[in-house]
Amino acid sequence: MNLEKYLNLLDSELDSALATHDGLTEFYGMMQYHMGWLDQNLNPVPAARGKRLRPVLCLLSCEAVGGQVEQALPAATAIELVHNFSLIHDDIEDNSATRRHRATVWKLWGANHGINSGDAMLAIAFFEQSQSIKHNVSPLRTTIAQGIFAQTVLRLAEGQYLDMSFEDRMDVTIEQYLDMIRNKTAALIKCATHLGALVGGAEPETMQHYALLGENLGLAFQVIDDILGIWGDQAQTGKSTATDILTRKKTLPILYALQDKELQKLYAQETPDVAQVLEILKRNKAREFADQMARDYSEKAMQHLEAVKNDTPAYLSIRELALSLLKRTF
Ligand code: GRG
Repeated sequence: MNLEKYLNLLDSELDSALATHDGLTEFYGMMQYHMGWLDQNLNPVPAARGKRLRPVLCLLSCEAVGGQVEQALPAATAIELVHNFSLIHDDIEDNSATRRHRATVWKLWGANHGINSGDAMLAIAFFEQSQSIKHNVSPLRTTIAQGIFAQTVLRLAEGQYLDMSFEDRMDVTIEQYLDMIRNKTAALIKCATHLGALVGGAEPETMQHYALLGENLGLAFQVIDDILGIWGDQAQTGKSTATDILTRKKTLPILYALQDKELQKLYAQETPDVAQVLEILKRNKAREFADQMARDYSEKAMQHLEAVKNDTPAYLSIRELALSLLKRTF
């Protein structure tokens, strides 16, 4: 699968969306730094970009329903900008010093500049999204897309609220956790495939399959991330092994095993003993539970993809991309 064409289109659109305005070199520089284009002295560096999973899915979904890739470029760019805005803010809220193996924006320029540059990126995202109309997308579809996009950003904020509110609770249910990741992670991936199909001219039933493909892919993606956060190796995750345990994150395997009184006791401590936590997870078959859940969501995603089967190269690339994401574990 060669995604170069899509990545190049996205790079050039993101580049113009975040272009420096006169007299504001440092302000736009912070955003460009976060995107991986500049170093901390604001000198150009070989791009250290993210995976671009969401915008690539958006472009491919548009083409797979018979649209032109350019029609989805504003939506795809807007989605990647929202994703990056949320990472800038998330790093502040989580007090994280590194992202994509580099210092975070707030760590270099302080939280106030981090908040402000994140906010600017969000505003630019909304502007970008409104530009669909210039790319041969009808006013009706552009307006519907705008509504879906705004609702998605709201879902993200809700998911982040839920995630943070879980930190001080020991009684979070699996259902509440799934609602949280549906908002925090799956909503934006759902938005990507949904908007791609919408601006590409899909009929409602097809569009719904694309939306649900993205949502289930997003749910599987987050559950797999939770598994890797405990059992993944450093080379694969970029985080040191068992970080999620040391920081007492309430991820799916942990929540599942928190019915065990011993784990509750360990998680009441500032820094739980990793070996003991791993032993309790093993005893409760927490890995098997999370693996099964990831498998269930993956299967659902693939069923929705199967329902809109066609022989376009874009469709086949979505299939390949989805499978490669889901293969990160089991
Ligand atoms: C929306 C108003 C408003 C506030 C923001 C901060 C926040 C609320 C939400 C944070 C949401 C968040 C950080 C979700 C995690 C999503 C996730 C799985 C990120 C990692 O995605 P990758 O692996 O990242 O695609 P790359 O680095 O490849 O781009």
